[in-house]
Amino acid sequence: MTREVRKGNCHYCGYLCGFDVTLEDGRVVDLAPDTTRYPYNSSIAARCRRWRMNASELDAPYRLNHPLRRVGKRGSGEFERVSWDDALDDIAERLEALRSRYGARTLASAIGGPHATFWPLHRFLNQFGTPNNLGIGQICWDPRIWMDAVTFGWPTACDLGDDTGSMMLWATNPAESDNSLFWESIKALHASGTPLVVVDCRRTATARVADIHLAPWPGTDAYLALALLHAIIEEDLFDHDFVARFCTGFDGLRDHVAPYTPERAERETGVPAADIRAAARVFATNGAAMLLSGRGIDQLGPNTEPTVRSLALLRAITGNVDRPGSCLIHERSDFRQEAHLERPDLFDAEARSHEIPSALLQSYRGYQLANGQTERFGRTLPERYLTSAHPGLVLRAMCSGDPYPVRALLVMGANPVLTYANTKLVMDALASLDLCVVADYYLTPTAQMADYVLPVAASLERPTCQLHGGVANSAYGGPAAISPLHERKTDYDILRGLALRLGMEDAWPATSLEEEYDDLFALAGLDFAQFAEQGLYAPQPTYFKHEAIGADGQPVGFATPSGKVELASSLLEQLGASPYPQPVPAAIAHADLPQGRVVLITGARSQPFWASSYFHNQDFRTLHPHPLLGMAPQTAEALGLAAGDWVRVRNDTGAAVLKVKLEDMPVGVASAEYGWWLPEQPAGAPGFSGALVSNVNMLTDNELNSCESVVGTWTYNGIEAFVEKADCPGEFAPVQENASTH
Ligand SMILES: Nc1nc2c(c(=O)[nH]1)N[C@H]1C(S)=C(S)[C@@H](COP(=O)(O)OP(=O)(O)OC[C@H]3O[C@@H](n4cnc5c(=O)[nH]c(N)nc54)[C@H](O)[C@@H]3O)O[C@H]1N2
Ligand SMILES: Nc1nc2c(c(=O)[nH]1)N[C@H]1C(S)=C(S)[C@@H](COP(=O)(O)OP(=O)(O)OC[C@H]3O[C@@H](n4cnc5c(=O)[nH]c(N)nc54)[C@H](O)[C@@H]3O)O[C@H]1N2
Ligand code: SF4
Ligand SMILES: [Mo]
Repeated sequence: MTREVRKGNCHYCGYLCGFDVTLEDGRVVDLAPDTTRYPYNSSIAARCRRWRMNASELDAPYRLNHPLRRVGKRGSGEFERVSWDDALDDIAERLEALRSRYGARTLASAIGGPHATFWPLHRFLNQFGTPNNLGIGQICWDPRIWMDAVTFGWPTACDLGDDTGSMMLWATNPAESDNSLFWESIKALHASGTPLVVVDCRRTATARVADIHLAPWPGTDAYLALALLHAIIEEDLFDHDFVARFCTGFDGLRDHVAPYTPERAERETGVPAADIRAAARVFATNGAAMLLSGRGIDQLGPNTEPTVRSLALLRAITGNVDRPGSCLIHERSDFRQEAHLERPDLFDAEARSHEIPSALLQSYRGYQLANGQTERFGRTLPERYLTSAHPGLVLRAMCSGDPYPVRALLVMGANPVLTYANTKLVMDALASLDLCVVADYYLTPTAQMADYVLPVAASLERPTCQLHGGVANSAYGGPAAISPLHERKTDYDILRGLALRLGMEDAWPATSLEEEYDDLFALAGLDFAQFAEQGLYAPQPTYFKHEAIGADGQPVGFATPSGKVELASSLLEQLGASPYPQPVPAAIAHADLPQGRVVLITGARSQPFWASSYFHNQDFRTLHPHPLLGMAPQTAEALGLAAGDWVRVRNDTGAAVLKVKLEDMPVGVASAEYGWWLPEQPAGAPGFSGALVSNVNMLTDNELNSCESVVGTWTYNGIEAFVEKADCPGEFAPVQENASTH
């Protein structure tokens, strides 16, 4: 028997923790957190419920091991095992036939959250020639990247450390969504006296730690952010020197925020004006201030852009830009940028002309305008994420053929039936396709609608390298501990296999992901094995880079058209949008909720699940057996409900059945979990493993008219819904009823 210990990495959340993996005769027999590699921290290992899944999921009975081809009707859930050659030959042949009939734009892709390596897919799409990559960018990440880019010329990252004088967390709950170092650091800094302000509709575990918790009515955050700007300017707490030297548009901003008083914000948001002023003082008078925002405001439809942009302005007027302990503007990366790995040079003007227009900035034109500036600093914005197509339009094009036929879909690292808006639309679109290919670890409800389901190599079975879309000069990851088990392949190998069959080999000279990574790090003087040994490439950043003196004897400033931080955005103005943030009144104000109606926020993160993932894990299901709908006790009382009651939540789009949990949040708001499906239930029609029972995206929509016009953001938070008592769904009957409302 041979016994050896190898390095490998976890993929069950974004931290990609390192492991020492013990193998006997090549089989994994044990694993332990690697204490030598980033991001090891004893508290992570102690608190994380998922890390043992690296061993238990490797050969779990529900993992996909072989390519599958549909045999029954689409959506019947019946598949047969086929060889990789049969699967990839047939997919390539059908793609080629569809391309010659309808053009390359007939192929769409769908991706999800930050768990997979998406640049190989983007390279494939660029080369194939289609603009129709769908994702979740418009409601996760893109609003922040875009608003930072138009304001500062580049995305910012929070810089937490000894220099941090105050912290503000806005619509993010790292106590549940971030199992790791960031939240530990927040708590440690807070314990040592650094004040913390939390803005969240709910009194979350994060909010409970805060010194000041502001709880706005959903969707009204822009009024709150503008009131903070108002208070800071009115009380003369802004950074005069930074504003004078490095910002444009301050006088206009002062006029713009004049009517947005804390008193007006109190009327719109329900947050007391005195609390808003107190939060403004904490933020503006304690030295470097770190401000991080999250998903809560990335998913507010028309109010996302004005809110996220107002937060960029808050950083700007207080001089919290590239200052230690506040936020960092990354340098260009020393290694090859993700945008280059995607090979945008292969995506020609003709192919680009097939973009289905959806938003002003999230478009090729918006990208070109913004990236033209950043290129002056040698940095390239991630193109495919920032130009991703609008799911509301492309899914409808699949159903209707308008504006042109979209007949094929490649799903990679996503489960749109659970996570995209408007589940019925997603199901109709999937049902209408000529070719649907899903690459996943499991036979998800989305995979149940596919023609081919391709088994993907996961944790420990593949090398890992997180590049953050190329916006940071840092990377982390590690090597594969073992080769893929059974017949699983990496996403990279699947795409390369298809590319070779489609005569596209010229863009795929490397033969493996490791080789690509060798090439990636060559610029930084490393190969992948050297990188993997450390698990982290993160040179010490430099700060105040805008102050460096350029060839013309002036400070180099920022990568915006004016070279300054643009309080009035010339890019937004050029695109026909407002240069200053313009809030939109919340669709449903807190004053006018009739009996039975609530304002729904969705998807608040909780451990141990992640989006639609890990519902196979029986320990997790025992811990958290039912999909929950949180609401304040007064709301429950007004609706005639008690904790533990099953309810149907419905609106004109659809309905979901959830179980009432009492939580601290404004009266009239309800918070629905998302992602729920029941893998133990039968696959295929009609139930799709329980994916249509408690799926809150049955109630959401992304119809373009209801979306915000700059980034194209749709609404997951602040949706009208009615709540009525319901029976426990049959799907949940076998699960023991126990103390389940945690
Ligand atoms: N109502 C509502 N909807 C939401 C949200 C919300 O808050 N409310 N949140 C939105 C947000 S922010 C996000 S990011 C999305 C998340 O949406 P998704 O990313 O669609 O959700 P996941 O459950 O993470 O699904 C990922 C799927 O990819 C598979 N997978 C994981 N890693 C890989 C890989 O490396 N390769 C391949 N091929 N497959 C892999 C997993 O097994 C899983 O089935 O949901 C969005 N939808
Ligand atoms: N356990 C777990 N962790 C995850 C994920 C997961 O599914 N499960 N998903 C990952 C992904 S894809 C993402 S994008 C990140 C997201 O990470 P976060 O951004 O931290 O997401 P949440 O923890 O849901 O925190 C968002 C908060 O916004 C609040 N909120 C909702 N609407 C509003 C509003 O209108 N105004 C204000 N002020 N607050 C509002 C909610 O109450 C919630 O507490 O988490 C990642 N981590
Ligand atoms: S789930 Fe996240 S925190 Fe836990 S071990 Fe894996 S990467 Fe680390
Ligand atoms: Mo996300």
